[in-house]
Amino acid sequence: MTPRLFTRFQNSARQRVRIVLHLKGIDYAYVPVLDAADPAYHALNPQGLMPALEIGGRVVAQSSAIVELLEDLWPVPSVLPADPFLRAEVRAFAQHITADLHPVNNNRVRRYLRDPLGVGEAEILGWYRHWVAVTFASLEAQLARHGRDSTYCFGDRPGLAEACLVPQMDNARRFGCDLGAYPRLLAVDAACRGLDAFRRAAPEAQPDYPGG
Ligand SMILES: N[C@@H](CCC(=O)N[C@@H](CS)C(=O)NCC(=O)O)C(=O)O
Repeated sequence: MTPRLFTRFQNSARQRVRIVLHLKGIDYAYVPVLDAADPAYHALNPQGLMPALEIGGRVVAQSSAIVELLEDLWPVPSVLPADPFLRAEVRAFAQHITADLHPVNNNRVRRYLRDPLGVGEAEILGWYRHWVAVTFASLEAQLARHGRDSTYCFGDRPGLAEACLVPQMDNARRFGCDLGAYPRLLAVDAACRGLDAFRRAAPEAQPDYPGG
């Protein structure tokens, strides 16, 4: 059964699921959702956020839950290491981004800061960059503490950690964040960008990318 991914070209939660699909070599149908407020989409996913994945008529929302489902249904190749402590470390790295950073910086939060709270554009940008800096400093330290000089975050194969990191690096660049203090994150990001799975998951490779 071919999974159907309800998505749009940009935004990190969607991109991280596409990366995992490509890392696992899973064939999927790309269903662009032009308007997340569309009642037809809400009927599928009442939260109205993307992505959502449908397999055999069953719909799952939330990128982390989708990744877990893909891992259960297509365990090989895994996007997690075999060692339980290392798996936990990878999940902790990913959750810095998915559970702590993304929820405070995403579009709907910035929109609410703007209206009704009346926060100005410069302050909102400062807010965004602040939470990126706090998170990236901690992720950089986590990689330094891990200590091994591996190509990717926790070893010689990319997986969940990189699927969360690379889209976040894209966002940070779009928002003009200074990334100079994070050499390890930059090196992992550069290594991933050379890989087919990451290239195929990138916003500019999607069928709904403007001018694509
Ligand atoms: N925690 C959710 C966050 C999903 C989310 O915030 N999606 C945003 C884009 S990254 C969205 O669909 N916003 C509505 C829109 O763009 O119209 C997940 O990981 O899936």
